[in-house]
Amino acid sequence: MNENSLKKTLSKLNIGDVRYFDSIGSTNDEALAWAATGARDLSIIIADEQTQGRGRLNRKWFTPKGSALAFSLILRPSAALRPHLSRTVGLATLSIADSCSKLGLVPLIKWPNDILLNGKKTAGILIETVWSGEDIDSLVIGMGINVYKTSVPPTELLQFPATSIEDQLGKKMPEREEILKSVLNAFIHWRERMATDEFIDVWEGALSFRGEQVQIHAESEAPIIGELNGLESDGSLRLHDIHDKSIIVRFGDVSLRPTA
Ligand code: BT5
Repeated sequence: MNENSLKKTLSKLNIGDVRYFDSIGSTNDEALAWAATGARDLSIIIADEQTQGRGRLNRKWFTPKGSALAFSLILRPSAALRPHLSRTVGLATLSIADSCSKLGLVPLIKWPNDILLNGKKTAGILIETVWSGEDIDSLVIGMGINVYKTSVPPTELLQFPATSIEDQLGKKMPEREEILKSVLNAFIHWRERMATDEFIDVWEGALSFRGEQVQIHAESEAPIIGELNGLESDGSLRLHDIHDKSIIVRFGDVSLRPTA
């Protein structure tokens, strides 16, 4: 991946400005600063390597040089999309899932923010907000995708098994830029449909563990256990407990695990 070919590839897409770094702390940090100083809608920061890549709750996200896709998109929501911003994590996960499907893979979304291939984490999303007083000015959508085998961190550093597109594809790999282009195309496609019922239906259809017993862990609370049933219209997760009562899990720093 290099700046010229990347910019050439992305110039065919209807996005904002592009900033590329060989190495960066975190693309989300750079994007938050850029968004706060007026970056255009759908501007993107992309780096070949991150030295301070972040997950949620300041967990680490590993992006070794030459191995992965790590980028942050800046979203300036239109008035029409503002009531649906809680669906943004669905927009991001669906876009990555779509591009994996186009490669012939079978991705599933581990709600809220992971993409699994063969039950293992291949990509994660970190969404952060730039506020303007009480209003949302913009959202920064960070996406980390394990493309080549070398992007997968050692098992002892992980709480959940991880894999890469190359591990799962097992044949000649497309260039990282091609995968990025495909994710951005899917993002543009789904953003236009974000307010529709179709969006929720497709997102729900891509969820991992549907119909299975799962546990949801949130900070300092007892785990919630139930059968994963589907999504509410705002993208919250719906479980059924053993008394067949619905439990709605809102977004937040929750993690989902199968109970088995
Ligand atoms: C995430 O957090 O999964 C969000 C990851 C977002 C990364 C992107 S890269 C571009 C942008 N810039 C950033 O600085 N961040 C975003 P979470 O659900 O909290 O998962 C974090 C956990 O995933 C860590 O505690 C590790 O166990 C595991 N992990 C770290 N690196 C990984 C990797 N490359 N592949 C799979 N798992 C990983």
